Amino acid sequence: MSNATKLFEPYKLGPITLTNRTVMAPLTRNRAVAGMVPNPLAIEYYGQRASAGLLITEASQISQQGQGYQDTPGIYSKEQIAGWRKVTERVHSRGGHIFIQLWHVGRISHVSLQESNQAPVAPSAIRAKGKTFVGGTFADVSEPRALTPEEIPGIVDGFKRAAANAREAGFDGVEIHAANGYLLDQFAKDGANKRTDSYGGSIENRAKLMLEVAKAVSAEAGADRTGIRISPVTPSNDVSDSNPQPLFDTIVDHLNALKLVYIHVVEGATGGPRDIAPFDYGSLRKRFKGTYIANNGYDLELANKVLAANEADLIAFGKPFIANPDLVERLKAGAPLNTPDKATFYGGGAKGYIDYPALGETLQAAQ
Ligand code: 8OZ
Repeated sequence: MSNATKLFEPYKLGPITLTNRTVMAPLTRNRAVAGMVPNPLAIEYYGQRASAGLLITEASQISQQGQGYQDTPGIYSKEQIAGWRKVTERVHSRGGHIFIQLWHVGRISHVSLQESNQAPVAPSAIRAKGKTFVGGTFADVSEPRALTPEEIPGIVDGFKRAAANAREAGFDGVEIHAANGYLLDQFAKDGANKRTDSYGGSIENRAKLMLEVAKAVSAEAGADRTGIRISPVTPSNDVSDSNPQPLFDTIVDHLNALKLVYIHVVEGATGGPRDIAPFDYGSLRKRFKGTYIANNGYDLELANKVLAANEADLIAFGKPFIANPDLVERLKAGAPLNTPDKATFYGGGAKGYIDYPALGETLQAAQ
């Protein structure tokens, strides 16, 4: 098989067969409607992109407490499940496969999004230096409070219920969001976790919540339908760790023992430089016997190189999938790509969402 075609070969991911080795990365779009129900336009948005080997939805909060930005969809209410079901039906009718990303933002939130304007929750009461988008504007994230040990089983249970809801909504599987400085990453990394109980201190203690969630979700969804996204060195959302290599080597050993179907690894700074900090991703690849999805800044050339070297099984593309509903066909044809429009990434309606043209079409707006 030539290097150039491996990306377009089928791939068996647990019980499902992907038509190719491209993955649409989870992409926050802030277009949910009342009740944090997926926008009806999401049916067309994900449907247009069904030729990806695997679609991963935008991060979707498992509870109101888990929301950190305006208009992100949830997967905790009947109405949200019904909204997502229409999305999965459309994707399946076009021969695609779709996982939902399960999200709890932890301290990256704002009191205005929380029930009764309560403080967001975190491993420790340390406010992140960062902004969120609420009420149509950027605002500093709020001062969080530390979760009590008694509250932690409720967090694990929230992820588990979300996984049950995902099955009811017709998803092929779930991806646990353990990346980018949100709750599970906050617990894992010592820049955000200063706890003195069994969820803080040692690597094993800091990894515990992520692994409890992985175990509970895989018991609900099936380990062969449960993936997880990690970002060992990203500085996103003011998160940091003093020694990420042994932390993530340990985490991945445990994930391997749980037989999760994939690890989805953001290599470098999410959406930014791949070489922000030294890290041996090959070590994670070696430790994990399941599927390795590589992400961050991939183009066709790098994807082919990494697949040919067997350094990854699948390649996740983010921004290119925003602007190119037919990204797979374009890569296959060596065709030029549409340029994503940053102004319409977060919030809004159809513009910049479902109006990017496929090859051979022209932008409605340009006519
Ligand atoms: C961009 C804007 C808001 C949230 C992530 C869920 O970084 C996100 C996100 C990205 O994982």
